Amino acid sequence: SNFEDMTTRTIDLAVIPGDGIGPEVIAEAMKVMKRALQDEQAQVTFTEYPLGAQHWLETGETLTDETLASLRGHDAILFGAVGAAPGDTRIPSGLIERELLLKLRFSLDHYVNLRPSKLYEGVPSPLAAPGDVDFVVVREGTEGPYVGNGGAVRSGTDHEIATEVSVNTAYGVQRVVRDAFERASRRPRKKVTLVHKHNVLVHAGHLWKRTVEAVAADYPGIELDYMHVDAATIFMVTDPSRFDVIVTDNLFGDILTDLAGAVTGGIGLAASGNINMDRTAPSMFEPVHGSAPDIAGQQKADPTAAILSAALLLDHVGLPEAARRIEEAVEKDITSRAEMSDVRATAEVGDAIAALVA
Ligand code: GGG
Repeated sequence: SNFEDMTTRTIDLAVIPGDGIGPEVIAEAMKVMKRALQDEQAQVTFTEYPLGAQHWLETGETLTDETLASLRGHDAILFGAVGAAPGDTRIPSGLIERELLLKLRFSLDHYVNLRPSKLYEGVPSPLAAPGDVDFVVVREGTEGPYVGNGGAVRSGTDHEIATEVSVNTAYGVQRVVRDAFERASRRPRKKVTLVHKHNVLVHAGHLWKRTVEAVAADYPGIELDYMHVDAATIFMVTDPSRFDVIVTDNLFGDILTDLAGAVTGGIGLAASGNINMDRTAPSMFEPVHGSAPDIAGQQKADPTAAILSAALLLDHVGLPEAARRIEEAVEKDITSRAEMSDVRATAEVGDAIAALVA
């Protein structure tokens, strides 16, 4: 009816399933999302974009200006995984990662790379002291050594010189640091830990340290901590309950979040958001894992990371209740896994989580 049309909100999503296991896990994320929105005054539409290594092989295109412009028109992007199969020499190394994934993150100004880590009950973990592991890493997403500022001279000779310059701007650092404090202020622990290496990387390190101290002055209720990145890798394994919100640069964040994923149940559970908090372009949500071509098409992949990424997406587009219900369903499903002897297919995990979305 017209009345329903007026009150039902439609979330218009772009979906990039990608390569390998991407399409399998994204199908489950879409299933769970639709189920979660049934009880909300919201519905979701999906527009699929066939991008990735396979698409490049078929068309020679990574991400055209037209496709990028079209993606900008959506409320958010749900992304699976992209990558060439190992040994596929037809695809230049790093092409898809740089020309598709990094291009999306940079073009859409995804300056907050959000990676939550939680050790759910029943998940086996190699942690020295599991404690209460529930932290988020706010990784800067548009700067650092990932911007491609560098080059090589005397290439291929014994005297080759290669540089990869880490770019850190006052503007870029302050906006991600502010986001970390905002997130900490909404969490019970209310603690921000800056992770860097300012004893050695003095130029960038001091910009980060000064920025964090300046922003902290606006958030008197938040505890501030600092850790060198090497120490942070130790504490992530020996005492991760120290962490609440970690803010760090692009490279340190990339490495630390893989470690965090490994100690909290593996890459099959690790979700992420590439977020433009100014909302000048759509944000993009994706499992941390890659395309795993060795198990593609076999229904062996765990869709949980993709499903948790969908929950982050719903939270970002203003449906926190639906997001919370998905997270709770995932938590219940994960807890029940300890009692399971059989290995479930990708779609069975998606069905189980969809059924648990109360
Ligand atoms: N969802 C993250 C993603 O797709 N990352 C790209 C990547 O890691 N590609 C390499 C691969 O698929 O193995």
